[in-house]
Amino acid sequence: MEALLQKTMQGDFKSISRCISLVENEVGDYEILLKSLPYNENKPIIGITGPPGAGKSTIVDSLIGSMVNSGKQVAVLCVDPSSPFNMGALLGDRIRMSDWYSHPSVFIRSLASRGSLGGLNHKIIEITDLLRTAPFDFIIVETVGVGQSEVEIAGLADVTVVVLVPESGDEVQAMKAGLMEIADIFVVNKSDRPDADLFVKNLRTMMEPAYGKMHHEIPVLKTIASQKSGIGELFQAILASVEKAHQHHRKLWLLTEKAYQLIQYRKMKSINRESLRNDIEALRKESHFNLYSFVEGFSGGD
Ligand SMILES: Nc1nc2c(ncn2[C@@H]2O[C@H](COP(=O)(O)OP(=O)(O)OP(=O)(O)O)[C@@H](O)[C@H]2O)c(=O)[nH]1
Ligand SMILES: [Mg+2]
Repeated sequence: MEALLQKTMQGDFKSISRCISLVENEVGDYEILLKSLPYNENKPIIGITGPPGAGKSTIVDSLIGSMVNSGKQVAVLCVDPSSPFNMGALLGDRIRMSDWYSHPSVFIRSLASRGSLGGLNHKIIEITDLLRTAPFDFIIVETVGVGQSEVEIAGLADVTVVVLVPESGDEVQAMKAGLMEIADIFVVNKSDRPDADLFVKNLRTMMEPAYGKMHHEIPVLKTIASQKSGIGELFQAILASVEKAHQHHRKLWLLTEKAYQLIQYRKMKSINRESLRNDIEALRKESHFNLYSFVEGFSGGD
């Protein structure tokens, strides 16, 4: 285990993959592995989220280009809500990021989010912490923003990029405040489409009233990812945002969020519906059943 961690820290992709698999499947001494990770909070995690098909993977693909061209090493995690646990990489992501799959400076891995609490794979906290020990300069996490997972990514990433398209008006209306809370940067992708400028204008107008309270503005950037247009500006905005995220209170908030999620997972791990059902079934037969006494007396979890 120690040798494996050593090689992971040196950036050996095979060892990194093995570590991730151990953690993902809760195999062997994975908890010992996690507990021996060196504390390292200065490796930025960049969350890329947004509605399905907004162009997140295309953006990530170009962004990797900007990073690699400036001599950086990058790790990318794609969280796919639909693929079964452990199926490995998504075919779509594989095709779109195919240029990078064999590049020595780029590590790409897909994870399924099925089975997690709320959407985003809880393991992603552990896996990004593993990746932080390897010599990557940036860790990018792509998640499909469907409700809850957008909020969860904000608790994981140092910088959260919310990708929208000119047709995202309804989505923006629906979660206005929520979006502003999590986004460090807005990207309006597919700006080659009509009404992109109008959408950008509306987005800015909508956020204006909140700026006074927030003491800063959220950048809104236009991209055409399929033509690699606007990606350089996005990279610069991410770098600026990373700088800001190094402020102490953000780090403390992130650590608290992560601790909360991991504790929640641990507490719930030993509780499953099947055994609850069996317990309730038995109790219901025996005596006067009270749901609240049952819940209070329930000693599962720890
Ligand atoms: N017109 C146009 N199409 C784009 C642009 N960026 C991406 N696309 C296309 O949009 C489609 C979806 O792109 P993806 O990058 O897979 O989007 P995604 O957000 O990662 O999708 P999911 O991961 O499935 O949610 C692809 O066919 C892209 O080629 C753009 O700027 N303009
Ligand atoms: Mg994608």
